[in-house]
Amino acid sequence: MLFKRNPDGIILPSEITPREVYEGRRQFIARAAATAVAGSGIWEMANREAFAQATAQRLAATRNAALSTTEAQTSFKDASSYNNYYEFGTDKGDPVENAHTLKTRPWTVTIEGEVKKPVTLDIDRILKLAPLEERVYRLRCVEGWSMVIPWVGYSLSNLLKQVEPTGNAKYVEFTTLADRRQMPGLRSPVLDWPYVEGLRMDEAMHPLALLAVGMYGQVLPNQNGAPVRLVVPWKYGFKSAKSIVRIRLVSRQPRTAWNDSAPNEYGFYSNVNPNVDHPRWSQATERRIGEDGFFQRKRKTLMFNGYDQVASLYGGMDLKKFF
Ligand SMILES: Nc1nc2c(c(=O)[nH]1)N[C@H]1C(S)=C(S)[C@@H](COP(=O)(O)O)O[C@H]1N2
Ligand SMILES: [Mo]
Repeated sequence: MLFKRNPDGIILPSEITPREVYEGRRQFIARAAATAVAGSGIWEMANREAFAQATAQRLAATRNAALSTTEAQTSFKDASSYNNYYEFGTDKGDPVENAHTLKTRPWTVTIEGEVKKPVTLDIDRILKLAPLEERVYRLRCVEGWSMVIPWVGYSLSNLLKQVEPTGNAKYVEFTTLADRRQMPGLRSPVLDWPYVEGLRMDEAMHPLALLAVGMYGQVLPNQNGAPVRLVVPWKYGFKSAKSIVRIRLVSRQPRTAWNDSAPNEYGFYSNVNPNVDHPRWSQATERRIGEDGFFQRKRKTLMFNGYDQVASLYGGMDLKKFF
């Protein structure tokens, strides 16, 4: 049983090298054996994550150096065990513990609305739609922490161009899975489910806006938003919707889950901005996950999370008003 594949992890056989092969069989067996002797509680949780990593399927991707930061990467362990994914609970450790119930195959994404060619795409089609790139992005959570993650995916624009947006397409709405049978967090009314996010059309078409299917060279762990999610690195992390099932191009600014829950705290734009504080805390600095400790230095948060190339999207806009 130990060597059984993650049943959700079947990607394109040609593009996959089992970790067992590239890591060396002996190390793989040692890792799996360590998992086997694991007990319960916190050990079980940590080892479920380790086992998931050991059995995850590789995704071949070419590094996009121009769009990647060379900063030290957050460890896979931190990136996959300190998560916000409220459908699986509100504590940072809940998603890694609970998201194994998420069924990521079969999976389709429907793209509709102000488009000439609405379509429902299977996840296998999505994986092949454009060459997979590795992009190392900073992700800044609105709560004041950040990570550096090597994502695998391609620009969202590749997907949107497929459906031929009409002239009325001004915004894009992203709806994510909300299934009570798979997602224990839906029992809590902490948000008005489903989790919905949105971007302006020009933001969605910006090359930096990433449709991610993997991270650290392998398919996305469930808790990171498998099988397909958004990563919008110049905006606070909550804009990067996980486990997307529907994309709708619309003429009006869509409602979003976080804006609905607290409009004075979470604006539609939510660009990372050290000069606009959250009503309950400063956004001037951030804590880089993995650097925690007594002598941890606080990092200065950068405008647009350091992604200055998006500044032209907001020319003439008062970013204090449109926060
Ligand atoms: N569907 C859904 N997507 C979501 C969230 C969520 O609760 N549900 N949390 C968001 C928040 S607040 C952050 S910071 C990022 C975290 O992504 P990560 O866990 O991959 O680092 O996911 C975002 N996407
Ligand atoms: Mo977040």
